[in-house]
Amino acid sequence: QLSPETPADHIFRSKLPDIPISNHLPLHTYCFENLPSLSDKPCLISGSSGKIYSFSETHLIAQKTAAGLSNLGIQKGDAIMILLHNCAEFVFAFMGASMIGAVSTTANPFYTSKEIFKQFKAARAKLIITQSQYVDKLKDTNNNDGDENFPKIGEDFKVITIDDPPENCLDFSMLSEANENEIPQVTIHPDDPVALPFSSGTTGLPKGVVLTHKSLITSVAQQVDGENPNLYLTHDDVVLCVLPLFHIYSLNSVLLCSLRAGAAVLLMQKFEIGTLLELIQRHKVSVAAVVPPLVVLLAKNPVVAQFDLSSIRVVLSGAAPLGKELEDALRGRVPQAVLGQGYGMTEAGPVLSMCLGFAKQPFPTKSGSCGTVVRNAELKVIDPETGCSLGYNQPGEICIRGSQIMKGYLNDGVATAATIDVEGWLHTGDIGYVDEDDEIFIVDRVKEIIKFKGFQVPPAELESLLISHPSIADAAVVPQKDEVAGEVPVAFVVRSNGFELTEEAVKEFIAKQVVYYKRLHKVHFVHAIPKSPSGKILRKDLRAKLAAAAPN
Ligand code: 4UU
Repeated sequence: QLSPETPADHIFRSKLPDIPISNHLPLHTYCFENLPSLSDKPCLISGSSGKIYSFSETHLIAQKTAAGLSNLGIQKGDAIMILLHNCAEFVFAFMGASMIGAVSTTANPFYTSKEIFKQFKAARAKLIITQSQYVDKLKDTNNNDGDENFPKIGEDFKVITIDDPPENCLDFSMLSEANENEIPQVTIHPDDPVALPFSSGTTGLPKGVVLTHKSLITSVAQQVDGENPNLYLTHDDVVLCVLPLFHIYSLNSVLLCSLRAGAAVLLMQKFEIGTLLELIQRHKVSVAAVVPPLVVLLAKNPVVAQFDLSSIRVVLSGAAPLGKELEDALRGRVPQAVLGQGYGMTEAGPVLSMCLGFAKQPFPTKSGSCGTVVRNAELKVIDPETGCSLGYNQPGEICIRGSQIMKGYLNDGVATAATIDVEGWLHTGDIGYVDEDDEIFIVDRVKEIIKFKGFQVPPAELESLLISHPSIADAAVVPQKDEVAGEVPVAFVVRSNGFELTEEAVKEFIAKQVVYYKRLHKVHFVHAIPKSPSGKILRKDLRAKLAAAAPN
């Protein structure tokens, strides 16, 4: 509690001055604000077909999609689920939903039926936009505990496919060819939600993260607005969009930032190294947003040398730690480019910090740093034990405050209060420090989350699945360091008395129920899970045990 003796917090700020931010606007209005000067410029480039949508075409189809969603009964405040890989329809659906005040919840098309429906139900979505090949998963009641009240396509919710629609599904042209003059008049408030990504945050199961028009505009503006933007994008840039748009990193820092800044977005449906390099060369990609495993490929794969990557002027890495050695190795491949990191967290809107080497008037930066806190925001580092704020070069938990952070978790006041304190500080669960040049270095994580190639693997989700197995009495899941993925999930399992259970059986039991990157890489059978007196799993002890025993 604040008392007169409480010393003032040590607050870190950007080296760039604060700027006015138009966060009173709806997100789509803000993103397309410069449309008159951009109209015929390429906006979306489809990597697979080569089709190009100009800014005015993109805007018009988004408007039609807005009208089409409204014709299907979607109203202000309703949620739609976008279950797509990167494609132009993703953009039309997201922006179209924004235009009628609806909310998009984005999910990985590789999710299992169970994972999809958990999110679908929690978000109370009314409609799913996907590809025909994923529709079977939307009918799969068996994998959802045979629930008889299971929602049915066409009766309880609508399914729209971007390719030939299977039975009971609708064609995307129902949306994209609607009459744009039929968009209903809605008043959108800055605090209305527009995006609902799911994240497990610092603890527990995945939760809906309510991002409002105001939060996303603030975040985009912090990156690309102002006379000296932190992430300088121009009308001539071609920005690589290979990271999935269903994750907030790509949605915000690639798509929304490019729309706002008038840069073209090169959409890649799926990752394949040869295709990626070929597309970079063909479309002269100038800005590449990547994750560390992609940096490994670009730095080390011999095939890279056969392609011309000289168009790349910026490489932004984020979502997981990027080691100094790796960054230096990549520098050899793209010597002309500025390399740097962004540090984000879904709940933080998502960007907390960004490399100042990407600014229009850049600052010198150090490799290994995650950048400097974005402008129009405050960052502090606190002692995890005492909560007191720390000065330069002292590691502690990173906290962030500003209009960009989430409004809260959907229908979960308890989890929200555990993450955003009464003074408005969002606690990240990341341990890091700020050096004397205001650069942020992340050194550890105190939260449970495991990151496989930047994807979230929530231990609590795997633990609850494990405990549902009749032969398992108790379980804990922790990260193990991995050369390729960064981290992989590993389980400690206590068998129920008298039951036989093999490692393979446990792995398979989980693999059937989760997306590939949540699969267990190892199962250790133990007699008990170490817990604190209050019953919390002592994850640190388990991680230490792994580190001590690691043969590799
Ligand atoms: C070490 O990963 C993200 C968002 C990343 C992002 C977004 C916009 C990066 C750059 C950008 O421009 O979100 P989540 O919610 O999936 O995962 C959040 C967690 C963080 O709390 C931290 O533990 O992912 C980790 N993380 C990083 N760790 C994110 N970025 C970094 C980083 N270095 N650069």
